[in-house]
Amino acid sequence: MKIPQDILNKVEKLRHELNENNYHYYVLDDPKISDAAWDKMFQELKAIELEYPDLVTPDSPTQRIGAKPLKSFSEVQHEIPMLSLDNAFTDEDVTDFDERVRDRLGETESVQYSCEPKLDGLAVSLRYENGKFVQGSTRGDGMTGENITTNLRTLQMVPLQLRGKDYPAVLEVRGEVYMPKAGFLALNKNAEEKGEKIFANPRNAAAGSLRQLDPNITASRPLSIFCYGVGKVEGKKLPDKHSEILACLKTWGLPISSDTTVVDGIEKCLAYHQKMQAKREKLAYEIDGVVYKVNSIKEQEELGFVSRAPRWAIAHKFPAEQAHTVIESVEFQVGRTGALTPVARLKPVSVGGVTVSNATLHNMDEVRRKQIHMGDEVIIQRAGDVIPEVVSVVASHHAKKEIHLPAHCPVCHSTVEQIEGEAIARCTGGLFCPAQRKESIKHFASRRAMDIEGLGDKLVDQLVEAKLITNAADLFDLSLEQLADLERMAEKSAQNLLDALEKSKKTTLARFLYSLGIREVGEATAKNLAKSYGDLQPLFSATEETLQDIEDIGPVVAKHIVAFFAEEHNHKVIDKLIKAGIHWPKVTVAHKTQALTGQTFVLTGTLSTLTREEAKEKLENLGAKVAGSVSAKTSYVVAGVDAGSKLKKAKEMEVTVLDEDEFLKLLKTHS
Ligand code: 9MJ
Repeated sequence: MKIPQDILNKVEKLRHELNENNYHYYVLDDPKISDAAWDKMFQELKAIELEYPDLVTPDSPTQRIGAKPLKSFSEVQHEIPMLSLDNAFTDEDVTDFDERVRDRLGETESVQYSCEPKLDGLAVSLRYENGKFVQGSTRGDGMTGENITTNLRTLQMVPLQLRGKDYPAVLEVRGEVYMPKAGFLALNKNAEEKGEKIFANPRNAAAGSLRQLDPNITASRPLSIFCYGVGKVEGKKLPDKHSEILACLKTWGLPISSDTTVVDGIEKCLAYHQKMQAKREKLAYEIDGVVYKVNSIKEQEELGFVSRAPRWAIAHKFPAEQAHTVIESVEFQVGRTGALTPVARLKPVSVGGVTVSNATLHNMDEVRRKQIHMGDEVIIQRAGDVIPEVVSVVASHHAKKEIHLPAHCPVCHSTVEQIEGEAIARCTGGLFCPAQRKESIKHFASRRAMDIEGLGDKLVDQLVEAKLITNAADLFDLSLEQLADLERMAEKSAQNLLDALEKSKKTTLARFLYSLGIREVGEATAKNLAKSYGDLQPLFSATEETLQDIEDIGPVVAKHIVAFFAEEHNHKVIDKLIKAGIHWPKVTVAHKTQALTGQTFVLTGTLSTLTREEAKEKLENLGAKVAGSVSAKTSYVVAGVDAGSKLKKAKEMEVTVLDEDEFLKLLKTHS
């Protein structure tokens, strides 16, 4: 059917108007029309598209909602890693940071910083190709995230098409999705009225809303986004200042915080921190601090990053928020390793807008040190995402009651023991204790371990209580009928869980080792173990001595690892898990000494065939260290075009200087 020209014109005009008004509303914070007028145009566009379905394009404003629920999220590899930020808690931490920056840059004068509010939400990456929004993802572990494109499309302030014409062919924008305070309160009020689960804080609400398989649920949640940086950029050179890149993003239609500013020197950063702290309550969204970023991109590149955090930025956190309340009773929770944690049940109190009714007392040493009793009036504090804690006693009442460590586990009634010199008391029930079983299965299923989607804490409790499972391996024997028979479990969710279990079987050795819940073996240690041993079998016979050759493994951790693999029961569970089909790609064992181990390189100037990051990665893969400034420890300085003060210093100190050709030859010889 031929579509009349006036209809084509009308559709184009409506789409343009809707997008421009969104831009004025969300990005410029300067609405031009009323919500009702916007809705009217939207309905008009929808009606035309209904009549002429051929006119519907993916970037039409009508196409944000209505997408079908997904079965699972696919993975997205971040070509440029999504970094997290190091934290500073005191002014001194911040001045130390500035000193490190100036040292590395060889700069004695003040550095220019971009200051930004630190939003407490979920970091995401938005990818635009030729101006069109093609992919949105979560940070995940920084290298691999989840594809949440359909969910991010539902946010009205995420442009489906960038404005103007001068955007790069490929543009990845990094930002934080958050839930404004008002939206969070309304969402929880509504959930409470319906008897549904309420969210502990806006951060959890934002994360929970984005990680929904059904985009229509995400669409119903009051989410918003601020952009604070870029990832991969192709086809255009962006300005050489961070603040100017943010200004570009704004002209292309992306929302930037209006509280972002540029200052010279760290003193002014501290003043910004104070100003934002005073403004915090009035902001429409929660912030847990501010971020300082070296504004020059060239300097950022020179500084580089360590593990997952850039050396050119730091988050300066606000102090924790506190409130007064009363301890009504104390209960003991049993963790994965049997540790008993005293938890205070409080008279509910609002702390920074969040209702708190439980707070941790950590352990009995802390209870004694702070002289805490039941019935006491106490100060509690909540800092960001961590569990609220009791800080101190304000007043003790006559009715006060001592808190005693129970002699028997409150869950399985096994004896509780406390090893001399250790603060932590433990239930001796081991995996006989349902609490320990539940917690170890929850850990096994958690996101950073086997990442079994849909297997939440409540469901694990249910499965253990119904005696359907006693350990992690039993999960893989569950049938559709068994799951569908559980309370609050429909057949569809049961099938989704079976699919998620199947998907989780493809994992990595590091994740698998972490998921076993060996005491003191966190993610980093699990990665080091995987890298050093390459497979599971060799670990079974590892000794305490050989284990201690590995980075970060000391005598205590080594003992726990050996003890874990000495346990017959653990081998049975591992065998069953492998038989169930859990597998991982082969790990190439890291060689202890590599070609350039012990050598320190300094890179300066621009190389024509490699970026500085690529050169650094190649060197590090050969075991070399890459430093920011020339010192007595420097083995080589690699000088590209426009090498400056570092080259001069290298010559003064008689350090060997390599030009690009010599450097490439050296890499080739050792690769
Ligand atoms: C937040 N969360 O507001 C960054 N962030 O920059 C801001 N996070 C960041 N910047 C580099 N404003 C990594 C993370």
